[in-house]
Amino acid sequence: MKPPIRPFPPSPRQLFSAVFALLAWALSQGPAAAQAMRPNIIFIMTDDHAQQAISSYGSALIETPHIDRIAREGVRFDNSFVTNSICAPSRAVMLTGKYSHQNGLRDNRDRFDGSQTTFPKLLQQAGYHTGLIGKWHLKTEPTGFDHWNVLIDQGEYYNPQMILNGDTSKLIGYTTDLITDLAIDFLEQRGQEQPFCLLYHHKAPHRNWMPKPEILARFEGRTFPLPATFHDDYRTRSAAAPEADMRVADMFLSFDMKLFPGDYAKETGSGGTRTRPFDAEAAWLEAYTALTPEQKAAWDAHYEPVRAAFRDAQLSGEALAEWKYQRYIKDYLACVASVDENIGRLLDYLDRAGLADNTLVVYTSDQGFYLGEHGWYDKRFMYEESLRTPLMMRYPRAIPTGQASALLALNLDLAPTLLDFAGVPIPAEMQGRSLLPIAAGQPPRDWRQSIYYHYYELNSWHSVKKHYGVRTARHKLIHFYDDIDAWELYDLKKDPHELNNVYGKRPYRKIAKKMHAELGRLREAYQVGSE
Ligand code: SGN
Ligand code: CA
Repeated sequence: MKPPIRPFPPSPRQLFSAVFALLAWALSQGPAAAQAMRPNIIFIMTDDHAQQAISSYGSALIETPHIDRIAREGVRFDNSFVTNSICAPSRAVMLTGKYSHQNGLRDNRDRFDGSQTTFPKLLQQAGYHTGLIGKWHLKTEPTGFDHWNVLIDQGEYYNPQMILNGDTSKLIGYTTDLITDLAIDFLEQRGQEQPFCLLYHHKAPHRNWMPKPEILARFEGRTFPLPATFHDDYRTRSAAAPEADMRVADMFLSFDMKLFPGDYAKETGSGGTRTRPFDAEAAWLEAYTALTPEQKAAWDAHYEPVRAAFRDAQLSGEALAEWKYQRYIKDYLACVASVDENIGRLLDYLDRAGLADNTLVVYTSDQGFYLGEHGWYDKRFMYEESLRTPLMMRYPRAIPTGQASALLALNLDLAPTLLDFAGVPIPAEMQGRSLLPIAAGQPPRDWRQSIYYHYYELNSWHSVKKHYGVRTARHKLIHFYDDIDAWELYDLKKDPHELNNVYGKRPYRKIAKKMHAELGRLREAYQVGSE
């Protein structure tokens, strides 16, 4: 007998929860059928992939047809945010469903406590076959996985070292392709009797943006318009924005721009390392030297004319900053293009293997990223480009096609959401909330109206000050603290680029008061204490 699911998209009146109907049907068939109905899960995550570089989110920069397909055949969250915009902390939040101050991993220097409850562990205990492939970056060994094959720390773009259940080996090839090969191997080798949950986590498009040989030139010949805020002078803002060390203008000529000593008289950029030692030329030479002769030949063929033109142009000041932007965005987008192609490969595999219908596919990134907005690259700030992260889900059995939700979603919701789809009880200590009803087309009436954010990594890469804050659909209040004590308030409707800090301005007094109250309420509800 077929499960009683109507063809999608349903009319609004038919929007009773498909999931409940499915569950009721499965239970009526006995426990074995209920077991069989549990979806497989593929949780795809990239590193530093901004919404601005996904066509489904309206990107003017790139077409990402395969990522878009997930949204088109399911749901896209248009207001999806992280609670702490940096890699390891965001990953820890997703695994535990708890804020950084509760899971103990506040910044990239902390180690993840793998003894705590995570969604992969709970799925494993509930009978799922669990796998993790690609970037991990949590310093301690993965726990809760039957199979894990991870990059070491940030990993390499080419010929990466990978740890397979404890043993290290070096693979030859382009990491985005290799991670997909390994993910497909995992799917091919799965047993038939258990549902699976696979964390398929890319390194790309993380710095230093090294594209695959075949598509090094994909965006060559195009001149990308500068973002409207590229020349931001940070007027009206606190000292936090001007003191951050993440300007495209300050990118390294070597490590970021892939030039060699000799192409320039001296390194011009701080590259985000004003407060920490980093030898950019050595790092770039190491990455280049690790290429195979064939890979090197492709890089040389592509980059030699670029280097020659740079030597001739003798750029400085704004012209140099704009040249850096063009190089940066082209390499970044080419890395995204490989991710998109590989996701297409994975989705095709699901089709061929007959797995598309009973597999929940989630796409997200560990945070957003600046693609030149405010003159920046990197993330960390509670401003929109890095606070936002892509989030979309496809599961034909329960998620109607072609939906977009404007409700406020968080990376904190990932763990409860995946457990909910799997029918596994959500532990009370998890602070996120399941997005399943929203995905199924039945948004709860009491959904959250505001989100809480907290970033902790001072005196490290990029010199971004510690801050916490609250965002509602329209306003954002931020407190920068530790070696500074400054508040910022934005009216996102009137000022979507966050150029005009209205904190302390008379017309916004009432709003400021309300936002302070909301911030206090959230901090109490999430048991932040005095941090
Ligand atoms: C590296 C990068 C930084 C980046 C952090 C955190 N430097 O240290 O620019 O902010 O990672 O990134 S680089 O050596 O790659 O240039 S995260 O994705 O781990 O949060
Ligand atoms: Ca990241």
